Amino acid sequence: MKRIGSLLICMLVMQQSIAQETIEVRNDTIVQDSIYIPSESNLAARQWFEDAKFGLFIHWGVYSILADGEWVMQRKNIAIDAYNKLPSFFNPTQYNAEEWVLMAKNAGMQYITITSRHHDGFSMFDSKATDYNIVQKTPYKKDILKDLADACHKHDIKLFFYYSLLDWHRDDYFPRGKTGKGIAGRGQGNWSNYIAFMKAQLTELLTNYGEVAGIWFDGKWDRKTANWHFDELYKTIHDLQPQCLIGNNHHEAVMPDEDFQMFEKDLPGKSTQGFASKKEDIGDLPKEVCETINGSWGFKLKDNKHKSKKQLVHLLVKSAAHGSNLLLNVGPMPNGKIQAEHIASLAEVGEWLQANGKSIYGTRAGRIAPNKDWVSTEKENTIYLHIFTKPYEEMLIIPSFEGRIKSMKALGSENEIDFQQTKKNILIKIPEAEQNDIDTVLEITLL
Ligand code: JFZ
Repeated sequence: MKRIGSLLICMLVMQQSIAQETIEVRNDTIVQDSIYIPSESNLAARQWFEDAKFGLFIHWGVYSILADGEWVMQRKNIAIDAYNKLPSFFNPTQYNAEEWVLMAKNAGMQYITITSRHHDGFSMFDSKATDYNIVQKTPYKKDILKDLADACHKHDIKLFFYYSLLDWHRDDYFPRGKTGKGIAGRGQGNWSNYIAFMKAQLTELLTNYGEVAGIWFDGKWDRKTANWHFDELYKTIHDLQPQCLIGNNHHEAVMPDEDFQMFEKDLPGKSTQGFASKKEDIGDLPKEVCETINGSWGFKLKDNKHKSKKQLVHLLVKSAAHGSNLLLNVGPMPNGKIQAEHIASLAEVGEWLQANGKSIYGTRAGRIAPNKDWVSTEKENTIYLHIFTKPYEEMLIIPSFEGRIKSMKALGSENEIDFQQTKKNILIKIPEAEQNDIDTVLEITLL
C-alpha cells in the first residue's frame, strides 16, 4: 500500500510538473510571439486622431526664464549647479490652464501636447520618482500638468504628454549620447536605473491625470543604438491606458507597438530637415506634422519669425492634404503667458477654420496630387481642392483626374462654378469673386 501510495504521489508530482512545463512553454511561446494588438479603444482613438487634424504643441520649462529656447542648457553648456538655480526663479503666477485650453479651442484645435519633461530633465509635474520637479523645486509649487489636464477634460480637449528619453541632468543617463557632453557636473550612473525611472514616471503620467490621449516620445536619436527597452515602456503605457496613442520622434520607420507617426518640421516623406539618415518611410499609422509658430519650440525672446495667418493656414491645409495632422507649437513665457502675437494668429486660424473646417476635419489626403499651387483633401463623395495662388482670368487645368464630377462650388458660396471634364482633365474657371487670397477652397461633389 505504502509503495502504491508513494507511486501515486510520484505520478501526481510528475503530472504537475508536466503541466507546469506546458504552461511555461506556452508562456514562452506567448512571450516570443508577442505582437502588439491594439485594443478596440486604441483603434477608435486612432480614428479620432486622424479626424481631429489640428493640435497645440506646448514647449514649456524652466529654460523659458533664459528666453533662448529649450536647448539652451546644451548650447551654452550650462553646468548642473548653475542650471539648478533656474527652478528657484520659476514662478509662473499668471499661468491659467483654462485660458490656454480655450485659446486652443478657439483656434479650432482638438488636442494639446505638452512637454512633461524635456531634455533638461526637469519634470513639470508632481513626481515621486525625482525631486527635480516643479512642485518640489520651484516657488510656484503647483503641478501645471494637473491644472491643464483638468481644464482639458472640462472643455473636451484631449491631452498628450511629450516625454523626453534624452536627459542632460541625470547621472544614470549613461553612457551619454551625442548631446550634452559639455555639461559639467554629471556623474556616471546605471542605465537600467534610468529605464526604471522612466517607467515610474510614465506610470505616474498615466495614473494621475485621468485619460491621457497619447505619449509623444523624443530623444532616441541621442543614443541611436542604446537598448531603450521600448517594449517595456510601451507596455507600461498600454497596460495602464490601452487607448493611449504612442508616438516616437525617432525619425526611423515606425516600431510595431507604436500608434502614430510624426514628422518634425516636414510634410510626411519630404525629409528636408536631415534628421533621418535616409528618406523617412511613411507607414500606415495616423500621421502628425509638428511645426513652430515662429522659429523656436521653447520661448525665445529674439525670435521674430512669427508665421502669418496665410502661412499657418497653408501649413494646416498641406498637412491635411498629406493625410496628416498639424501639431502647432507655442513656447509660453516664464510668467505663464503665451505671447500676444501667437494668441492673435491662433485666433485667425480659428476664424479660417470656422468657415473652412469642413474641408479639414474628418478628411483624408485627397486624390488630386499636391503641387505648389494646390493640394486636396477628401471626405466621402466630396473632394476639397485648396488653391493657394489666385488664377484670376486663367483657366485652371487639373490633370489626370479620376472620378465623375456632379457639381462644384467655392466652399461657403451658393454659386455653381463652371467646369468641363474631359477624359483625363478638369478645366475650371473660377470667377474672381469666388477667389480667396489665402486659399480658394473648391467643394467638388462626385456623382
Ligand atoms: C526635438 C527636440 O530636440 C526639440 O527640442 C523639440 O522638442 C522637437 C519637437 O523635437 O527635435 C529634434 C529631433 C531630432 C533631432 C534633433 C532635434 N535630431 O535627430 O538630431
